[in-house]
Amino acid sequence: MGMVDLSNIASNLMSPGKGILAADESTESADKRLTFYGIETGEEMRRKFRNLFLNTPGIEEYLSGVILYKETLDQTGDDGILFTESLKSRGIIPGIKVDEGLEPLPESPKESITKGLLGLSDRLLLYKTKHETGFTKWRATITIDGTVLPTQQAVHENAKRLAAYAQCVQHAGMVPILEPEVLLEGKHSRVRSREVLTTTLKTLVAALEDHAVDMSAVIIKTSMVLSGNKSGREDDPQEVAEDTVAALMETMTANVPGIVFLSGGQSSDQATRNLAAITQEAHAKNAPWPLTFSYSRALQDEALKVWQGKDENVSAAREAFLTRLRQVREAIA
Ligand code: 5MM
Repeated sequence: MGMVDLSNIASNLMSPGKGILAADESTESADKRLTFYGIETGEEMRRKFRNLFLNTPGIEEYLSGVILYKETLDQTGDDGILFTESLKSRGIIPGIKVDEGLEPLPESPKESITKGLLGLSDRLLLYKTKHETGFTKWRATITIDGTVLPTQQAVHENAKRLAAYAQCVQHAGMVPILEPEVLLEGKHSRVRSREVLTTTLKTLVAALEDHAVDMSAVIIKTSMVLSGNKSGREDDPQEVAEDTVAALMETMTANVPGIVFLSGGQSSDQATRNLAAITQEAHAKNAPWPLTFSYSRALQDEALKVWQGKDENVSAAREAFLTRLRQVREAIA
C-alpha cells in the first residue's frame, strides 16, 4: 500500500464532524471498568459491552473510526455479525491497539515504558490481512511529579518506541495513531503540564524524524494541558485551550494530517467543554491540522451508568451514548 492510500485513511479518520471511539480496553481494563459500574465481568459480558456501543444504530454519523482490542476482532454482535464487518458496512474504519501494555521503567520504576515491539510485524500482518484494520494505536504514559518526573530517559525511551512502532505500521500499510499520554494524576500546575507536554511532543517529533516516519501519515493522540487532578484546581476551558494549542503549535509539523484528543479521566462534560474551547482557539490561531476527539471514558461513562449490564437498559444506554456523541460533535463544529 502506497503512502497515498495511507493519507486517504488518515483523511477519512479526520472527516469533518466525526471522531474516533477508543474501545480498546484490554481484558483487564475492560473488566475493571465493568466492575466499577457494578457489572459482572468475563468474556460474554465484555462482548455485550462492545455490542452496546458498536451496534448502536446511527453512530456512523459521529464516528469515523473505532479503536478495538484484539479480543473484539473475533467477536460478533447480537446480530451474529463480526463487529469489524458491521463497522465497515457502516463506513466506520476498524483500528487495533497493538501495544502490549505498560511496565515499570527499570531505572525509574515510578514511570512506565510501553511493551509490544517484539513480534509486532507479524501481528500487524494478521490484523491487516485477516481483519482488514486500517489503523493502529500505541499508548505511552508520561508521569508528572513536581520537577522530578518525568525523567529525560522515560520521555526519550517512550518516544523512541513510538517512532519504531510508527515506522513498522506504515510499512505494513496502516496509519499509526501515536498516543503519548501525559497523565492527569498529581498535584502539578497547568504550567508544568504544558511544559511536560511540549517536551514530550518535541522529543516524539525528533524521534519520528530519526526513524524516517512519514509525518503526513500519522495521527497524534494527545492529552490536553490540564492542572493535575490533586492540584485542587479545575481549569477554565479557555486556559486549557490556550495552553494546549500553544503546545501543539510549538511542536507539531504542519503536515500532520490530524490531532485527536484523549479524555484522560476528565468528566464527560469537562472533556466536551475543553474540546469546544480548543476547537475555537485552534481556529483563532489558524492551526494547520484538523482536530477531533478520540475518547474512551468520556464517551462511554454515561451509557455504562445507565446500562448496568442489563438487556432491558440497552436502548436507554444507547440513547445516552448518542446524546454524548451529539455534544462532542457540537464541540468540534
Ligand atoms: C480505553 O483505555 C485505553 C487503555 O487501555 P489499556 O490500559 O487496557 O491498554 C486507552 O488507550 C484509551 O484509548 C486512551 O487513553 C483514551 O481513553 P480516555 O479514557 O483517556 O479517553
